[in-house]
Amino acid sequence: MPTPPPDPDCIFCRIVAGDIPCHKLHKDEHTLAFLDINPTAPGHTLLIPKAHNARLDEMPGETMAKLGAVLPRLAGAVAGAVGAPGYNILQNNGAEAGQAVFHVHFHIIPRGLPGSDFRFDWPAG
Ligand code: D5M
Repeated sequence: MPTPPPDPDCIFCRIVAGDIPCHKLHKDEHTLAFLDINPTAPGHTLLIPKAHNARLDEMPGETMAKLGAVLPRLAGAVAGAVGAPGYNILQNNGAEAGQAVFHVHFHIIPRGLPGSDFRFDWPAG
């Protein structure tokens, strides 16, 4: 399957291109991870594929494999870096599900930090 072209209107494609700065935590040929600009907890991180796909069900499985190769270690490293005993992995698809940026991304949200601001509960909604 051909790699989808970047979307010039997509903020995450512009971060991948280096047009918009980010606080980068991880980069490889296919994926990028950076701190969320509007964190729910200290260390709140986003892991994205470099290729543009608006939502998970439109993304090739091969891209998911690249993300999956990174996510476990990255999640552990993020939680460890902020001293969080737990974390959530969150992935929204569709405005109805809370998706605001239409480029696939996985939230890594450290949990259990004393005094940190939990602005969502689980289950969501
Ligand atoms: O989450 C989209 C997330 O993307 C939301 O938590 C803010 C974050 N965001 C938006 N713009 C930026 C930039 N420029 N840098 C870092 N993080 C950003 P969703 O699941 O779509 O609701």
